[in-house]
Amino acid sequence: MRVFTIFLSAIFLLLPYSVAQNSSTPSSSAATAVSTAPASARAVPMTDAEKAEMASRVRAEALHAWEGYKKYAWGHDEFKPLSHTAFDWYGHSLLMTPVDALDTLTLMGLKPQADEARTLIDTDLNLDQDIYVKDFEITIRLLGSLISGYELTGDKRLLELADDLGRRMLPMFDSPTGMPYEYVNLHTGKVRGTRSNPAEIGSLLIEYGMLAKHTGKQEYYDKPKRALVELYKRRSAIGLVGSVIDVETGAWIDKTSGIMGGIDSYDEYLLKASILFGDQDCARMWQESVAAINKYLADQQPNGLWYGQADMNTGARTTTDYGALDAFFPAVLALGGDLNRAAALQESSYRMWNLAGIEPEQLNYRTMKIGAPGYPLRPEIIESTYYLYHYTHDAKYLAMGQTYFNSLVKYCRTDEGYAAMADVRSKKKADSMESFFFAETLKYLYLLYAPESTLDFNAVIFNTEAHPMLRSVGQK
Ligand code: DMJ
Repeated sequence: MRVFTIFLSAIFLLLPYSVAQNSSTPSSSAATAVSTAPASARAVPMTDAEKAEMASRVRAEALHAWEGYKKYAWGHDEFKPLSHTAFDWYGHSLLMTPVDALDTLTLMGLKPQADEARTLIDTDLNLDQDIYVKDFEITIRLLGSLISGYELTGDKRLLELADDLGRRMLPMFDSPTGMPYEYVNLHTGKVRGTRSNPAEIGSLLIEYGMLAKHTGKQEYYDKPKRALVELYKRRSAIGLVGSVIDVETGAWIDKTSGIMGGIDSYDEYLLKASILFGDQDCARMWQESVAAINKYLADQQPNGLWYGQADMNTGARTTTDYGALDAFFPAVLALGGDLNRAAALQESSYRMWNLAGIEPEQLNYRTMKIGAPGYPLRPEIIESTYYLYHYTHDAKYLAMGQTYFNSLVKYCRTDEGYAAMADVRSKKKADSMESFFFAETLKYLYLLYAPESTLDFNAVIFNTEAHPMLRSVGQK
């Protein structure tokens, strides 16, 4: 009875979503680049027809990439777009790409593709495998997508799979501190990896918390919440966390603080969990954390606002690096109500993108020298653009989106998919198309131009892999 009630509520709650009006399959023929984007601040407003045209172009590119996956990697985790081969992260497929792509295909109105992905997941996703998987990646990509897929489609099999996955993953929290080990074996429940980081420890509550709400199993909420609190308790006297911590002893191994990869989504989840679940502990932890971040990590330079690295105990600046992953932060600042800093930082991210025509993994913002030149098709800069456009309706963000789209088509598109870049300076490609290209990069780009009714921004919270979670369920 309870399951039935939950199912009915889920169907009712689907109302905030409306799948893209035009559900016909767009042409997958070679994309033409849209007109050259103006500088960010000088954008001309786009008409609804122009926005619809952009949304349709993005959808066509999603279909192009999906067809490549289908042709060469069906049933595997990922498609390698240069060698036209398949890749499985752990030697056995966990269907990373179809699972991660499911809600994007659904929101884009690519119904045949969404249906074939869902059928594959329903019938072939086998979680009973003797493999050690990374908690963080499996949680944000698989668990997050199974839950959002259930909320979008009402397919109960997706919730059953999410519950099965959650149960297999729970032993990860059985450390002396309650902070999760880095890896857990899906078959035996054995754990591995005592060195972890704030992002991997602190970015689990949204997914397991939602699983708790959908299943009524409270431990799914309590264990990741305890992990988050235990991590927060180990912040320094000035309110910063470091980059690497031992989950058994609770001792910091690397005391470098920042908003970069390895820390990023810890801060993001403090804010998002406070909104999604109305969790006041998370709200307090977020307020204190963001104050410390703005005090010690923000760095106003002659060329704009950036966020760099500092020692977690003294607050002394250590390095001045910013990169593709850091570009998530304007979205978080905007969601937290700080539109001024969000907009200023977004201008810096856009400057970074334009330095080589596509963003690098890492840039020294003081010298403007590229430190790590790869681009693995990351979404964060587009995610922030989408949030800022939602809050401001400033057409410059639509123009920024056109720049990203043009660069992606020009430099990353291949005959049968999209490829990462090994080096944004030489534009040499790499043989990889990560599942987050579907889950995040294409989804945020599409939502930037699609009618707002496609997904009611205010009815959801996106997990860090862009899987939307219904706020109405989170607050039950
Ligand atoms: C995604 O898997 C998630 O966004 C995560 O938080 C970090 N980065 C990748 C995409 O860049």
